[in-house]
Amino acid sequence: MQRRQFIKLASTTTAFTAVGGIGWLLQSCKKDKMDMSKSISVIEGSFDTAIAIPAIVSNPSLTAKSTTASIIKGKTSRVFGYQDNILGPTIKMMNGANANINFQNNLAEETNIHWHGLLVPANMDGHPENIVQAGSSFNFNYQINQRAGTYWYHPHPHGKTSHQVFMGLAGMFIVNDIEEAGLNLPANDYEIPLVIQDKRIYFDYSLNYSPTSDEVMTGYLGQYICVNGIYSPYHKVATRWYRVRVLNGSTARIYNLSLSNGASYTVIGADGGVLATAENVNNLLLAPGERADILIDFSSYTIGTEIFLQSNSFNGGTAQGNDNFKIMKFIVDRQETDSFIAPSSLSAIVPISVTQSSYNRNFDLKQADHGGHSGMNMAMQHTINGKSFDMSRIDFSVNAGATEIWTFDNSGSDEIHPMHIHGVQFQVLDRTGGRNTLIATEKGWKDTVLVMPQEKVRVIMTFPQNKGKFVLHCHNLEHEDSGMMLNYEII
Ligand SMILES: [Cu+2]
Repeated sequence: MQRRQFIKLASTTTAFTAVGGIGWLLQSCKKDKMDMSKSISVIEGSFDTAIAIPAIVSNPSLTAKSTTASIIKGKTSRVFGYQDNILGPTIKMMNGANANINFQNNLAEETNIHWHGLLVPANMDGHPENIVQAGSSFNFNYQINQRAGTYWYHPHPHGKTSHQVFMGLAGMFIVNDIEEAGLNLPANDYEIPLVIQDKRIYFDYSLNYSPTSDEVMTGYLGQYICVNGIYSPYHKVATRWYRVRVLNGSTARIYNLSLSNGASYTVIGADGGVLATAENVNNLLLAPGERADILIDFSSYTIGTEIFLQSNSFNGGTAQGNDNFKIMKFIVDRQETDSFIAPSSLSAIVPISVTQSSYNRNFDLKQADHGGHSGMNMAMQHTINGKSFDMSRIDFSVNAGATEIWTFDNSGSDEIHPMHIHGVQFQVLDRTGGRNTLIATEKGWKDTVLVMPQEKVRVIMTFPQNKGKFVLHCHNLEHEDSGMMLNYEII
């Protein structure tokens, strides 16, 4: 943390004025490993660190390990990574290719890898039952069999997912195909992956994952907004179009993405690839686990223009959404011309008809009673249909090839639940209550959908032939780890 930010923070604490002096506070904080702040307001930095772009690889060997990274400029933090740094490389492969990824677990605890959004066999999906013990390895081997899109990978051991993702285990997994290549979207230096995550960090720069029971309910938020593992970064861009793939890899924080100058940008894709038609927006909610594929046009700006990607306030119930904050800075630093014209028509997406559905299921997302008024010391439990996750219990089965409609019912709840289904990509039919509408990213293929307080969201999907056990769960990772997950089996 830089001195200027520290002073800004310290001046808000009574300790600073009562006892007097930064030196004292620094010392005492080092000793106690005191948290930076009791409130979780975002601390904006000075956007003076160049963004890191993860290496692009196909079929890497991945090793989960404890390592170090410079999240805050000039400082070192102990983190987890799939490389000698926080996060992992960007895996990029063609549809139809064979993924053959050796995974070594060099952590001191169990982990595994879930390929979020990929349609892989059940025994390759990183089900919490399929664990790679500390010191062990596993070969992930599956054929990529789906359309181009921005997918990602992260651990999925039950009760440990949130901590491990927070510590830095995550990476993007981009699938390409011929159809998408035909769109000639901005590529190479003009295609930027952004993994947005919030971190809570102690005064000694160690990461602080220690949710209270209240934070297990509301979600654990950090004050330091990081992009690709770097706090408060900038990126230099040319006067042309850019494709930006955004992944919300946070455990609980939602971002309402907008540009600081109020300019619109173009949403071209969601979790499961490009949309049917591009949509211009001024802001876009992105919940944990979700991805947005967007185009930004920098062509009309003069050299030296600075534009921030920021998060605007939004109605997030009691849990979050009150603050506006900057995420990263784009600096327009050079003149370039391109002939790119954003296509309005992107892909043929055939809506699945509700008449194809052979079964409707309802998922009640109300939280379990957690001990009434003296609940602070009670174990917090999140449930789906009143049930907490049981590794060995199959909660229901679906037929391979069958089409079903699932309703996520969050009416009567004040919590936020981004719901994720493994093993399938779905379409969002409708949302009733709350926002009462679908946003741009919800008009394409999805694997994660945000269900705000008071909302009911219906999704429709046809299950693939990958038979076996998969999970569905809340991608607020604190909720997931506290039981908000069910098993389903494709038979
Ligand atoms: Cu949840």
